Amino acid sequence: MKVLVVLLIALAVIYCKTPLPMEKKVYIRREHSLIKPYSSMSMDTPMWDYSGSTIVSNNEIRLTPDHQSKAGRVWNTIPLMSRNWEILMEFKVHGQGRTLYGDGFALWYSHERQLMAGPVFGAKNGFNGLGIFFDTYSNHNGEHSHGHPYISAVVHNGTQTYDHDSDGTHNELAGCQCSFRGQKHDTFVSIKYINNILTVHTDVRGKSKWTKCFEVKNVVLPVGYHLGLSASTGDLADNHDVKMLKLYEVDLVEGQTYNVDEALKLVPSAEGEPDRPHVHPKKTEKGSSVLWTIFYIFITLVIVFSAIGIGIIVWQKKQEDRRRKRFF
Ligand SMILES: *[C@@H]1O[C@H](CO)[C@@H](O)[C@H](O)[C@H]1NC(C)=O
Ligand SMILES: [Ca+2]
Repeated sequence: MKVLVVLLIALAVIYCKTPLPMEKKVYIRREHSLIKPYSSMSMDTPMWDYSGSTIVSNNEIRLTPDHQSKAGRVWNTIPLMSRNWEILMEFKVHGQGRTLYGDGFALWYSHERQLMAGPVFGAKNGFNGLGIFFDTYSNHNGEHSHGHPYISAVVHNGTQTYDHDSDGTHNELAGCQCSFRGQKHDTFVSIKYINNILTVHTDVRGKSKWTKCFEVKNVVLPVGYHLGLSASTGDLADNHDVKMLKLYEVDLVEGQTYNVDEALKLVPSAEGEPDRPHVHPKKTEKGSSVLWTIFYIFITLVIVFSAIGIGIIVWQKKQEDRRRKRFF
């Protein structure tokens, strides 16, 4: 019996100590996040600067209203020093237009805080860093055209210019079509930058399920850049609302090193295989974490039932022994 108890305790310890394979150590960084309520935050803390048409209300940051020729921006004042990170953002792009709307918004990790108006979703061209573009309007009918709305990633080192007239398809690193606009339910995006791998997932169908948009390897980004958001409207318009942005610092992965001085000097580049063709079949990511959870529940049940079974056998043996003792 004692052996069994020791075995069970040992199993319990192993079970508790074994992290889920999908699990990473993450820490929220509030100084890089946008969390409700906003009006008090914007007054109390100087962590985000606003410009252009941006209006901050209790529940959202409206980068542009549903009016023509607007552009708004929000930029984090504190440089991001995390080597690995994940952004979880809730947003809403909506408006009066049923078939005509635009132009979209962008999430930035850039060297400069681009608070001046510019042509790339309301921000400057020739930027240094990463741009994730949520494009709702197609102004291009060429051979590279793709469906809209469309999410894409661009990494620039300050020398290239983004060609918005061709929807940036010549610059893009990777992209996917995604119907994030005009949804009744909440729409989310997750952007991970871990060990130089950039991964974008979306959850826009109201089913609390992540769908992989794209993954690009060998994306080099320095630390010390600034997070930002921008949006613009043109002849066509939409409300571009950000409801929440949470930045999580993620632990270094095995074998990854982080030297601050070196990481500060890196030049943004993405030499990795561009994830082409431009239009990707939508792939639903297998819920591997769900599988692991089921696996763990199964193992737990096996252990519990074995323990009960063994307990019953031991108890019966004891009863039998006792009866025998009485008998003799
Ligand atoms: C910036 O990018 C351009 C185009 O990809 C490249 O030719 C250039 O060498 C890069 N500059 C630096 C400093 O890496
Ligand atoms: Ca466009």
